[in-house]
Amino acid sequence: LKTISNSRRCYKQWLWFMVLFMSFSVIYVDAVWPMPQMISSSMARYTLNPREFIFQYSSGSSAQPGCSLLDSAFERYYPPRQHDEWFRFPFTVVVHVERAECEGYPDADSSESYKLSVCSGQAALRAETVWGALRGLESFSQLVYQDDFGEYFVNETEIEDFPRFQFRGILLDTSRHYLPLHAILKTLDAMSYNKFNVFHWHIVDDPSFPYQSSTFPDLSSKGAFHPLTHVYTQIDVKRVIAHARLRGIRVLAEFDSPGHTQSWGKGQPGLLTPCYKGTVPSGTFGPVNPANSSSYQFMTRLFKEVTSVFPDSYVHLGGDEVDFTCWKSNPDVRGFMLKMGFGTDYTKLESYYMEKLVDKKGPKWRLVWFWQDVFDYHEKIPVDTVLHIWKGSPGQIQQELSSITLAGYRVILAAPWYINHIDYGQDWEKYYTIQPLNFTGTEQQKTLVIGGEVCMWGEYVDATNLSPRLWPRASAAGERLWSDEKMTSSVIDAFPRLVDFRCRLLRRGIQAEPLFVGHCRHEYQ
Ligand code: CP6
Repeated sequence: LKTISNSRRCYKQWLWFMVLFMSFSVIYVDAVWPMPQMISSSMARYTLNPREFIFQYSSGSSAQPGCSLLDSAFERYYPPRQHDEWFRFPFTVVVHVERAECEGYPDADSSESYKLSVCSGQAALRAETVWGALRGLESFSQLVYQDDFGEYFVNETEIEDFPRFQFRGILLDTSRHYLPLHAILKTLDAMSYNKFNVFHWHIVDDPSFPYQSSTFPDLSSKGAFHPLTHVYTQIDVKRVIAHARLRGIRVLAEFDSPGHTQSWGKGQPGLLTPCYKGTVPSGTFGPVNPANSSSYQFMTRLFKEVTSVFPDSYVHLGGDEVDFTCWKSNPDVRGFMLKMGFGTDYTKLESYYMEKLVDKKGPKWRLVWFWQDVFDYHEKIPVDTVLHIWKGSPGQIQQELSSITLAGYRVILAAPWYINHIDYGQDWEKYYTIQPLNFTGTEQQKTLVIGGEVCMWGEYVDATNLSPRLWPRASAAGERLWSDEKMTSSVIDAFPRLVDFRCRLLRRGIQAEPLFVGHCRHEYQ
């Protein structure tokens, strides 16, 4: 025992020397990704002993122990305790929240700002809301680093932070390939590390209908790839929503129609338009049949369920890429066009369908999102609608931003961040250098660009390649959407920070692909 304590003391002295030496040789300033709006740190650094580390609510905080949301965040952010500690360095993170909404859901107007001040033995985290506190805890966790002896440190740091854009989303497509629940939950974890706050769940589409509806169980029993193993049950959906909530992430459900609905037809006969070859039905089906009132009755019932299952105040109604060929071939649809006085303009028919869908608002109907196609067809869409820009060359995107915001609608920019497309080389730079507000328009128009979204369409993506294709490339968009544009204008400055952040993602169990030649200090893979 004596030998051990002696060797400990020697080790201790030697270590002190190393600590002193290293504190002058290593500067960890740019540790946080995405870059906070204001950060300054000094070379003064404090040791964190995981056994002596605690999170605490400040006495004046409106959130107190029992606030399940922050209590569980504290659990996640405790440093790992497996290390054998030699010293005792107490460290406390004191959290102060102005307005506790511990049981609520994050929404479009939730504040995510926070202030973090790290000094000797203590860090003070202040936020208006629990959502801001979550963002601050994430930043704090990224300030903590380990030296070669496994010791944890944090430097004296001041941060004042808030997001540049209120909506920072990731779209996952669970129809082209079924994504098992663990892949979705893991993505939500990684999203919170990157401060993304919306999970856009493109849950159903042409190839499969994995959402298990309680009102229309046949939709998934007939329309999913497999009725039992490739479905999201009501319990699965609740787990996703709960997991997201605990990380300050909204779940925006999309049930895309009238196009992209082939799989719906299997469990709901009569919903889709029968296509004709000459005067006889060809046996194939097109978009939802807009000429049948039963289509609207079905949609009303489905969305009644959807808006009660998903707590967010928005649902996404899709409305993209409607192919008119089948509608044109069908005599009933043509008759309906005549009756309605639409002539041969099928965009009028699509408008009619979309308006009926929005019109059918039951008591629980809330705000809606569409893909940009719906605006392009000049429909009478409510002004509180949000439009998603998904297509066009850079010039066309700027044009679309100008015209949609001029008409007074809010927009989300998705087009530049089609992350399912891959290039050889460092394509993260392309995602990093997007300037969402670079279009002709007034200041007022620019405020209508409420954010952006990284889309991971699923034709070539399933659970085997989802994570490395998303991370760290989506992180580039994450910083663009959170951070100040001027502070993050250089890809040269961003590169080493993103390399470090990618190693952090690996340490946290996220299979993030490498940016270029190199290695991580801790090769956990
Ligand atoms: N699925 C749905 C898709 C796409 C859209 N909607 C899509 C189209 C073109 C590209 C990427 C995705 N796969 N339902 C358009 C919003 Cl390049």
